[in-house]
Amino acid sequence: MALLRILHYPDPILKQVCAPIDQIDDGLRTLARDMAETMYAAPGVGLAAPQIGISRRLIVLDCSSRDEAPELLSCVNPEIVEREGEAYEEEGCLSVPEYYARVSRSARVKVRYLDLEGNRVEREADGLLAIAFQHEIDHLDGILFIDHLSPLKRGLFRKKYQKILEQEKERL
Ligand code: K1U
Ligand code: ZN
Repeated sequence: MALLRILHYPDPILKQVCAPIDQIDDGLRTLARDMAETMYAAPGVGLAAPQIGISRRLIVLDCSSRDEAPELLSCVNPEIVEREGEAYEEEGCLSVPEYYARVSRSARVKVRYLDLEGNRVEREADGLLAIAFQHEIDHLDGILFIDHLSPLKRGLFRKKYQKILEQEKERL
């Protein structure tokens, strides 16, 4: 198992549209396991392959609460096939450290993907899992949660993030 380095905005890999995965093999299963370990260590509730520098359509998520058993989902080529309702909740991103903002999303989604055995899965989600699916699938299309901000909030973000990056450089 390995902890992987998480890329930070404005790394150009985060803006790429990821390629579909055409082969599910042991290499992919190892990558998904390493991504899950990296997500749990961060800690986060999701992670997409481009965040660790791999431009392929793979995400992992676990939105179970502390008092529930862990429920790790590893999703190959995930797509949202139905959406319903509206949600406006605060989000963060492991690739945009120390910045949080409310983002407009669908409240419920139906997602189709392949699991790590190549089985076709269709799953409905609401609450945090619905938001996490949208956040992670956006990553596969080169979209970050800050891309959903209004022009005014985007301007405020740029100023604040500049300072965050400068502080990060000083720490290195
Ligand atoms: O993709 C990422 O950057 C991970 C991100 C995903 C996310 C999904 C939905 C809402 C917000 C963020 C995170 O996991 S940020 C960390 C986080 O939200 C969290 C961390 C520990 C416990 C609970 C939440
Ligand atoms: Zn993110």
